[in-house]
Amino acid sequence: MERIIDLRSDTVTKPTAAMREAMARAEVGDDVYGEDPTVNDLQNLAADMLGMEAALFVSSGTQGNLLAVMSHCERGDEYIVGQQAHTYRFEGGGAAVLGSIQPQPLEFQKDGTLDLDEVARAVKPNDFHFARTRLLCLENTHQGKVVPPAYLAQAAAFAKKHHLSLHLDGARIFNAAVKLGVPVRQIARYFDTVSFCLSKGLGAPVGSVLVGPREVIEKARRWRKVLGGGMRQAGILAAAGILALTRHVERLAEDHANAGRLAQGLAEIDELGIDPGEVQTNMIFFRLEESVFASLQRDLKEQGILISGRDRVRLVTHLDVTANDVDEVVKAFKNHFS
Ligand code: TLP
Repeated sequence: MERIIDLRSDTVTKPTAAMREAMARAEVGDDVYGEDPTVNDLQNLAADMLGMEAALFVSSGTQGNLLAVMSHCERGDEYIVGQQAHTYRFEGGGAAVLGSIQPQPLEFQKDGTLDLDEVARAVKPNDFHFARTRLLCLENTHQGKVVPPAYLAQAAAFAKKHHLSLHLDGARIFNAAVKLGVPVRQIARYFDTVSFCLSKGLGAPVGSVLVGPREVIEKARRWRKVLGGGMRQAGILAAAGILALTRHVERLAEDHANAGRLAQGLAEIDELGIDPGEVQTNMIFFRLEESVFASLQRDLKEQGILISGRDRVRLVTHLDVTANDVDEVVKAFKNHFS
C-alpha cells in the first residue's frame, strides 16, 4: 500500500501494534454499571494526572465539552467562550440545541486568551431580562498556541470574583504541558473541569476524558447516559487510552520538533508567508487563495500527501508523521511552487 502522509489533523493516527495488543488483552465489564475495570483504571489515571477528584471516559472531545457545559449550567444559563473556540464554533451548537444554554462568544486575542475586561463587560447583570452567566470556557492549546500560564491564574481569579465556573477545552492540553515542560496538572489546576482528547496527538483511536470535582462528574455521567453515550464493554477503548497516557505524552515533543522543521522548510516559499517563530506545538497555518490552494491540494494528493483547510490551511504533525516525511513534504511543496 502506498504510504500516505496525512497532515489534515492529529485525529488521523492509527493505533500502534502495542496499543492493539493492549486493547485485545483488556479486561472488560459493563461500564454503565461502573464495572469495567479498564475504564475505571483509565479514569483513575486521568484524574490523578490532572490533579482532579474524578474523571469520566467519554466518546469524543465534543461530548466532553458538551457534558461540561451542561453540568455547570442549567436551562436559561449562559457560557462565555471564544468566537473561534471549538466549544462554540465547531460543536454544532450542542449546548444551545441540547441544553438550552446560550453561548456568549467573544473575539480571541492573538495569544489565544480572552480579554478579561471584555469578559467582565459580557457578564450579565442579575436581572430577569438576561440569561444567567455561569461559565467561562477557555481552550489550550488554541490553534496550536499555548495559552500563557500567567493568564490562567488571572482567569481563575476572575472566575472566582464573578462566581463563574471555569472549563478548559484541553483537547490538546498535553501538547501545551510538554511544550512548557510542566506536568499537565499545573495547567489543569486553574480550572473546575477539563476535557482532554486521547484520540489526537496521544494516538488512541477513540475517546476523551472529562475531569473535575466528583459532584460535577456525577452530573456529567447522568447527561452522558441521556445523550446515549453510556458505553458497555468500553475497556477495549480505555486500554488504548491508558497506553496513550503512559507512553505517548513525552513523545509529543517529536511532533513539535517536526512541525518546527516543516515550518523552517516551508518558510523558504514566499507565497506561504510562514513565520517559523509562530509555531509553538504541532500546527502550522497559512493562507492561500482558494484556487491556488485547490491546485496545491490536488498535486500533493497525487503524491500521497493530504492537506486541508477552510479559511486557513492547517498542517498538523503527529505520531504517524516522521522527520523524513516532513522532508518529503517540503520537497513536494517546493516543486509545486517552483
Ligand atoms: N477538532 C478537529 C476538528 O473538529 C476541527 C480537528 O481536526 O482538530 N476541541 C478542540 C480544540 C478540537 O480541535 C477538537 C477536534 C475537539 C475539541 C473535538 O474533539 P472530537 O473530534 O473528539 O469531538
